[in-house]
Amino acid sequence: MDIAVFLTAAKAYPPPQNPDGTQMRFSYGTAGFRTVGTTLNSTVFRSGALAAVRSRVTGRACGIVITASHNPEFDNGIKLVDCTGGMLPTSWEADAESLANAESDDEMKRVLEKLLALDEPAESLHPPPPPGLDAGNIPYVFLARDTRPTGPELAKAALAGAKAAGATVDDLGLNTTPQGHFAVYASYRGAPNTEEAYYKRLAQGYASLLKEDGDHDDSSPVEPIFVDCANGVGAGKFTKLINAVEETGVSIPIKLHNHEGTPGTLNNQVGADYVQKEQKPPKFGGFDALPSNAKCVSIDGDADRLVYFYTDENKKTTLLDGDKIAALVATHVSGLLKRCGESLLDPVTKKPLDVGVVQTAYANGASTKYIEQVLKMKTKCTPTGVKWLHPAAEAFDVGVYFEANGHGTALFSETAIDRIRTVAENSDGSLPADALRALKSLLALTEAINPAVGDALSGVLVVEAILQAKRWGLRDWNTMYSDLPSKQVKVKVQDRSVITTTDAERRCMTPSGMQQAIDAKVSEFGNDARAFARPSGTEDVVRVYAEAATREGADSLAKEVSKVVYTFAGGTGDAP
Ligand code: G16
Repeated sequence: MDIAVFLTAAKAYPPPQNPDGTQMRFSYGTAGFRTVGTTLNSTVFRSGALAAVRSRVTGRACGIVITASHNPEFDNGIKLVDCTGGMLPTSWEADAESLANAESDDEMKRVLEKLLALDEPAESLHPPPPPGLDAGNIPYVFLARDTRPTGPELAKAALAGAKAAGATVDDLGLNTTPQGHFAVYASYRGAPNTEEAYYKRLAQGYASLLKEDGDHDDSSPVEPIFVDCANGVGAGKFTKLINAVEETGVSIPIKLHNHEGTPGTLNNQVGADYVQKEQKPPKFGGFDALPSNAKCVSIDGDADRLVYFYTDENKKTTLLDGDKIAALVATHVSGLLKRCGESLLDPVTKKPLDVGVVQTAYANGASTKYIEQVLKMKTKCTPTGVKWLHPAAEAFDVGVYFEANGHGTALFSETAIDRIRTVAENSDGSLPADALRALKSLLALTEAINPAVGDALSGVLVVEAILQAKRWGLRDWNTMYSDLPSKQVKVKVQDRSVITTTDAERRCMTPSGMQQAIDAKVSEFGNDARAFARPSGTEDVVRVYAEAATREGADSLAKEVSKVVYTFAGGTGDAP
């Protein structure tokens, strides 16, 4: 890389200044940089270069998605995709931040030289790319953006940064975050990486799932699925997916709401984040006029999360969040594995595949209990953020991960896929027909689900196929377990970095005395009560979560803990 060329190009992207004349600082949060879109030009330019450097160091293509996902329309951000299709390794975050905040050419040069000197192979958990695979022009960067007004300008800046660092840029244009990840994932494996190839793969996986799990010729679901697209990038992509599904000869009765051409703005009282946090239907899109108990789904602005919900005759809305999706997928996977009998035992050690579910502190206590006690599966709790859940799920042969907010997927290790495929292909009639169908169904699931990151679109296909296999409606699904009432609130503080946490964010270490005060409040709400506070990594707020045996208990506990946070962490504005 010619650093001098990069530094010259960077002159066109000076960092913005604060009102006091100091340089504005940007922090790398839960999913990359995220703040008011109009301030991000320099950060995006420099992140474009960082993606190119990461590509150069790993010898494989990397990616960038310009999105602020669930945030309001005026925000924007950058998600950086590592060469294997996952998130940028956390070990690079500090350098990404140093590059974004460098105040001189020398500082930028120092960071770039440090990174370029690394000789870092792709993450060790992933197999190397197929032998002989031509990596193409390295450095190579895939670039996608969502529908925000600041998107085109920022995408130009990212492209300029990557090019100034010597990269070839593959501009995917308006696209979802999961498609950005999949393009990189597929490129790493030498597989077709276009949007068309991706939706074809999902559609074929879905059709095979219906075929293997159904017991009649046309197992396509018929109950309409009303999807709130949050006025984001997902709507147009759903249309492509539906077409790809129809080309396989099956159908999926999706009706799209809150998309381009309908009133409303991005994520504004619509979308997965709103529905999950408020536990009510989207305000726009006509959801109040749907028939009672209609099957509804909300996705977010970049289509990487989904939640289901229905509103009954009494206008009570029931949310089926990421925890319920995890329980559904885990139940299905565990059922299929049981049907495979001993065929999937390790040929040498005779051990079964190691299966687990990864959650965060936000997972409803009832869901964790269900997975551990009813499904008898292992669970693991990580801090918030796909960047933590995804690698934890990769440590299992089959790892299902979902955040309560609807981010997640199911990962099958290469060993697991190889074993399933080998057994299915070499059964010679020796396997019971039902075991063979279960094996084929597992293989179909690996195709219908995004293997690189959670995808709301593939999430809908997988949920629908499982519900269809079980002949379940949303009410049946909901009875898997009863959620403990929970409440999430945001507290504004002067500087949220004063709060530091431990134990997968379930306990605060600072400010001093705050955790003891939270514990004292929790102890007043009975045995089932639980609460925690953590600084958000995507919004300038502190998030408070509380659950308790009753709705009133959860609401009051959330309020009490918010007051504690406000007092100890320098609350601003009106006290809770
Ligand atoms: C991002 C991350 C998620 C995380 C969410 C909220 O989602 O990808 O893993 O759960 O932020 O994070 P926080 O609580 O730190 O604000 P998205 O959909 O906004 O990209």
